[in-house]
Amino acid sequence: MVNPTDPNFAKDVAGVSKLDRHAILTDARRELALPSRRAFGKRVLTLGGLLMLTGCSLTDDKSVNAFLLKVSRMNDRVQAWLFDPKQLAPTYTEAQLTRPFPFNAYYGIDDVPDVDGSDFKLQVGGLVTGKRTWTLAELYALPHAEQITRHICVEGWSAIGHWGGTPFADFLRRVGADTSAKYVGFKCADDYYESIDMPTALHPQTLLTFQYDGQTLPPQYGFPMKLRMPTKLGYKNPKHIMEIFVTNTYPGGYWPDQGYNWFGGS
Ligand SMILES: Nc1nc2c(c(=O)[nH]1)N[C@H]1C(S)=C(S)[C@@H](COP(=O)(O)O)O[C@H]1N2
Ligand SMILES: [Mo]
Repeated sequence: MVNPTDPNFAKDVAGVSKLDRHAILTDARRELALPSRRAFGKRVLTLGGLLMLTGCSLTDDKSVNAFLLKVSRMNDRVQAWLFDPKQLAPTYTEAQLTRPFPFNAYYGIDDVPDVDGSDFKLQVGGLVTGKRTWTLAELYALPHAEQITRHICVEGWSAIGHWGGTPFADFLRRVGADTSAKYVGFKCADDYYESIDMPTALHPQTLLTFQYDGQTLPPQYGFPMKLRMPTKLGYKNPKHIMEIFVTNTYPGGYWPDQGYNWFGGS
């Protein structure tokens, strides 16, 4: 625990003045930018306060990065704590759909993975009693639900889309998932991977989707399946899922491992 009366704390704050206080605080603020309906961020945003909370010293670039990572992990914990598993994201009507719905990935549309549905098998493993593979025909036969919700991308756009698929909580129970485990992880047909907290995995609007706007999910939107979570930012919603696993070991994610906040609530 850092104590502001401790001589080391004075040293930390002095160390910061050699670095760019303003830039560090801007980055820390970005890390703490919690979903707007939550006021938490406004209270604790002094650099000294954040240093106290994280117990960090800022003396060089490496320590600044470690500090920002701690702020981001703190943000994950606050978001997980604030997450209400029963609170529903807004839904919209057919007339409000964004047409055409945008495509986005870490590559251009010409490089969308070409997954062959005929011999496709979804792998389900980790902390589940029913480790096995699933064909698309088996997945399509699961209970069906639809949603029209807003997808929000951190790159500064949002769009209303219409997805169809199976409630993910039911699927997890069907495969005998240990729902007291911390994470559900996903591996995709491209180099993408993601993981989510169990309460979000069990949220009633979290769907394993196989359809977009009443049609088989087209390649650009994630054929053969996309996990759709209207409570999370776009990058948390993996497309082209090939493998799903339940684990207590933090699996990270493609963007979170490059500095995006892991919880990624919207
Ligand atoms: N496999 C995979 N899933 C992914 C991505 C990706 O590059 N690969 N990009 C993410 C991001 S940042 C966004 S905004 C959405 C875009 O989904 P869309 O193409 O259906 O709009 O997919 C997410 N899931
Ligand atoms: Mo995104």
